[in-house]
Amino acid sequence: MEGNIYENNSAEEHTFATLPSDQEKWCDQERQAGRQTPQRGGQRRPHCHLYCLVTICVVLQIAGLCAWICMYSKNNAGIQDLDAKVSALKAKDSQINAGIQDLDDKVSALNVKVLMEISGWKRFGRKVYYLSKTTITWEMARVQCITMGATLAMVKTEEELKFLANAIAQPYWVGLSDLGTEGNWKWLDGTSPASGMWTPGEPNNAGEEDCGEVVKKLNDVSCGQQRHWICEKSSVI
Ligand code: MMA
Ligand code: CA
Repeated sequence: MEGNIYENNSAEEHTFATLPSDQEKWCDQERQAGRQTPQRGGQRRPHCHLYCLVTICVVLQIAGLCAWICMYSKNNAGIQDLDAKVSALKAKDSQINAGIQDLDDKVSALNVKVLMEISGWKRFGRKVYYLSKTTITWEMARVQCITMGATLAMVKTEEELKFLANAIAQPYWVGLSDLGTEGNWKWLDGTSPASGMWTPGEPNNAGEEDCGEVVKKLNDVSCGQQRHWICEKSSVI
């Protein structure tokens, strides 16, 4: 049995091994004879198969190329569309961020305003004013304002005077005196008060009055009197 198996195997191997060499021989014979390859027993000649194979390959390659070009242009259009969408989203993002920044600024400004009002500061124009709850002498009030990072108020305009007069119900010290030269009234920054700001008949230096207070308008009063006081500083909001 074993011998037969080997014989069969050798026979099969021989068949497969000899087929290509038979074909080659046939092809060589045809080439040597210089003949066109005729049909034999209805079978296609080998180079006809090759021709068909090459044609199919070329057709497949062209089809593949067409499909690739199609997909490429489709994808390219898609990418351009996405690029446009990304740009639009980026623009929207900057717009939103600018809006957020604006809101943040407004919240900060409101916080400062609320804190200022809670701690007793009132804003008017470019200044904020602190209206005291207690009474002290003019000199103590001047120093107290400096301690608070401010200065005893210097009322420069009629509007400012009206604003302060409306905010108070009793006399408050302001940064005005003639302590330097009797009768020469100056704000703490060295400027002179406008004449229309004095209460009619003031300053009258009634019994030695060298320090300024505001009621509805300005008045001179004795510096040792106990008064509320108004500090001012530049507004940051
Ligand atoms: C009066 C008046 C002023 C003076 C004060 C002092 C109420 O106003 O005479 O000129 O400065 O009194 O308190
Ligand atoms: Ca007076």
